[in-house]
Amino acid sequence: MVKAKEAKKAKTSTKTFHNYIGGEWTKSASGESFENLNPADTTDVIGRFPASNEEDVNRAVEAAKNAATKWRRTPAPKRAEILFRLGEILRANKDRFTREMTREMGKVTKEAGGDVQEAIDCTYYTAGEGRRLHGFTTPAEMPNKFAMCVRQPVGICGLITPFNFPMAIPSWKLIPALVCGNTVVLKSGEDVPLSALNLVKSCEEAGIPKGVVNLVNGHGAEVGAPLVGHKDVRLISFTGSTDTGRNIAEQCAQTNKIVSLEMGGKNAIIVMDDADVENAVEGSLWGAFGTSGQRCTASSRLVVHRKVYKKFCEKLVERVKQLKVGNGLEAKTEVGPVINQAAMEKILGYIEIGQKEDKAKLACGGNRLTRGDYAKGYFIEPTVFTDVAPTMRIGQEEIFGPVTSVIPFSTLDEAIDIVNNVPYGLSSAIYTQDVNQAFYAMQELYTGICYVNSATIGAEVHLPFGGTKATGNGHREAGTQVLDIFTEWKSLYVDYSGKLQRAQIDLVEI
Ligand code: UN1
Repeated sequence: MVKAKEAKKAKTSTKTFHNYIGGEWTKSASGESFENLNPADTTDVIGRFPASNEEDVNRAVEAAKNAATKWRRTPAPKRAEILFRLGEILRANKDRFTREMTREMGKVTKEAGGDVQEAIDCTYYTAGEGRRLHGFTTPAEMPNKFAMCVRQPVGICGLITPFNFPMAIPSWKLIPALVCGNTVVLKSGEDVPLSALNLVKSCEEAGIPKGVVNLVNGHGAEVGAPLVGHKDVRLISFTGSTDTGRNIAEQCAQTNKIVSLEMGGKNAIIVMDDADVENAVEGSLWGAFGTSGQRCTASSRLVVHRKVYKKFCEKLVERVKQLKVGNGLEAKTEVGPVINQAAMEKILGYIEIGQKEDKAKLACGGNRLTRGDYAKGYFIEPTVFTDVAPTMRIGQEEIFGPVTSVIPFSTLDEAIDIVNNVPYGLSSAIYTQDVNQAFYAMQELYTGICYVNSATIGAEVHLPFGGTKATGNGHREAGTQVLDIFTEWKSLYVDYSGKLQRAQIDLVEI
């Protein structure tokens, strides 16, 4: 009885959050909402968020449309000034945003702090573009004629982001979209709505005009799909699974939208026989189990030279067994939970597949943790498979969890083939002391990111981020390259000769 009463009290005191549309914090059109739960302790309800639908999306797009002209005409350096203010606000609130992120997403606070920091870095770096946004001039082929090229905003952008980097990934899309003069509708991962809300609320505090940034909470089918299908949305920028991305691209083709996709990975670290094995083990631990392996860039394959294979595996397994799994809010925790029930089942499913697959050996881990407080969350033991053949499913498919596969090899060319022969091409790494091998690998690895003597994770915001093959569709986020997503080129010709000059026809005699 007392228990029921307590539960009721907890329910009524649950905080309610809203959508942000046209500068107003509003309920969903349907009045429906969903709970945001802590994946480390599902009895901890972070809040109720609007379960939005097409009507909310339409309102948000309308608001973005109404704000578009004024924002586009605001000089880029002025747009950027507001973004610098946003950077200050994010910095001032970093500790709170970090704790709230860990609570809703599960990653340990050090990493959540890194996520918020990445948003801060992205904001400062990209805001600097307000005084660049470089175009170019080039000579015209006629006398007394001027040729130049400028960037123009694309219009209304729909941004769809995943759970694993709850603030960094929205910022990678939002900040460049804004500095380039676009207005946006953001739909963040439904498991992590608070971090996106913190970012958007900070935009409001920074003074970004009403309607320029809109936030619609909810699920893919109810919010993502109408956003992708909306005729007034010019661009969709999506980070998530390859299957969803492919589907979005097909939908976008119907309305000729620009579409930028950042999807799966099956990243690998090569460990050569001359590598500093201790360092390679530390890198592998961080790359494979950081964020509980829930990174597109996770080191889910460790491709190890036979000469150091035994030593590497022993050291790795010894270290993995020591990793402290737990609630990310506790200082001693090294590996947090995975995001939700479905993710946990998928990961455990892959562990089962790995155990059934020929030859692969489960060297450590392999189970859900259920003792004591673990039972309240989605905890999986850090898991290592050794003797994995490159063609096995666990060696080919994205698992997105704390599971890595060790694959032996004999020559560098063989290792490079193993790394390249997967559907994805996001990140790769090589540990070696030999500069020739390092450069050869940098040349041959067909991935968008490649590390030498470091794991596959940890991209910095001023370099392009993205991958080849099923990882993307040719675009790059971050760096200055992201500007090519959020602007369209306009070629301008000015003829000041005072007469008709026909290109390609009125050839200048020399
Ligand atoms: C992702 O996993 O989608 O490079 C992004 C990294 C991070 C970003 C990862 N800075 O691992």
